Amino acid sequence: MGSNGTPGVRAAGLKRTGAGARPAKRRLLVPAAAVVGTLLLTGCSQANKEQWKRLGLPVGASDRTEAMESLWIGAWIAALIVGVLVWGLILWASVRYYRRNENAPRQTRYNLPLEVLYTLAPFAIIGVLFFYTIEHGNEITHMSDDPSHTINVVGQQWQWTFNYKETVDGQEGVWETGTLEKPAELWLPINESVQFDLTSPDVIHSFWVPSFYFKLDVIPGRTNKFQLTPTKTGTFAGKCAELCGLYHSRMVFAVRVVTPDEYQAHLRELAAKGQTGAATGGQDATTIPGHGEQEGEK
Ligand SMILES: [Cu+2]
Repeated sequence: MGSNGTPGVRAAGLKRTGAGARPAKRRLLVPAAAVVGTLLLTGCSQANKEQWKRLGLPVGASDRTEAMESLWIGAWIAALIVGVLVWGLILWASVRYYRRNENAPRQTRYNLPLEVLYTLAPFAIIGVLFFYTIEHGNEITHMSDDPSHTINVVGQQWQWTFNYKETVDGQEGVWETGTLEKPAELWLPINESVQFDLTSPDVIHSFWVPSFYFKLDVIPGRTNKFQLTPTKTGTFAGKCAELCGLYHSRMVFAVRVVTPDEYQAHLRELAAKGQTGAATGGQDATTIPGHGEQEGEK
C-alpha cells in the first residue's frame, strides 16, 4: 500500500471514504463467488437434479418406494401451500397494520366466520394428511402370505446377522454375520419378494436401508416383520438407525441385490463354509478393536 512506511494508517484512513470501500467489497466478492461457484458446480449434475426432484430421497430400489415417494412429496407440497399462506398473511398484517400513530386500530371482539374457519381448516388439513398416510402406509407395509424368501435379521451390539431361511444343498438355513472390522453383507435376489423377520438379543436397534425408503425397529423380545421386492441390482448402504451403545455408528452393512442365480450361488457358498443352521447373533460382533477379547454372547 505505498512506500511511505505507514500502510496501516493510510489503509485505515481510506476505508471511510467512498473510494476506499471498494477494496473491502472486492475482498468479499472473491469468497462469495467461490461459494456460489462451488454450489453451482456441485449442484448441477444430472443425478443431483433428479434428487432435488425427489426432495432429497435417494433413488428408490424396491417395489415399496413409489408409495413412500408420493407421500413424501405430497406432504411437502401441502406443507408449502400452508406455509406460503401463513407467511403471506403475516407479511400482509405486518405491512397493513404497521403502527403509524398513537391511535389503536379498530378492535374486533370476535368474528364468527373467521373462528369457524380457523377451527375447521386444521381439521381438514389433518384429515387429508391422515387419509393419505393410512392409504400409503397400508400399501407400504402390505404382507403377502407366501413371500419367495424369508430372512431373519438379527440386530446385535454392534453388527448384523442374516439368517437365510431356505434349504441349501440339503441344509436347513444358512447365515452370515458381520464384525466391527468386516461389516455384514445382506444378499437379495432382484424381483423376488423377501420377508424380513427382525429380532434382537440385546437392545433396541433399527434396520434401515435408505434406498428402500424403509426403516423398522428391531426390538428384543418381539419379532417385527415387513416385506418388499428389490427392483434394482447394485450395492446399497444399510445402517442401524437407533442409538444402541458405544459402537452404534459402526452398525453398518451392505445390501447386495443380485440376480436369482447369483443369490443361490451365494447361499451355496455360505453352506460350503459350514455356516448352516441359524445364528442368533452376538458372539462375533462383540469383539471390540483394541481390546481384543470377546465379551461373550449377550
Ligand atoms: Cu444398533
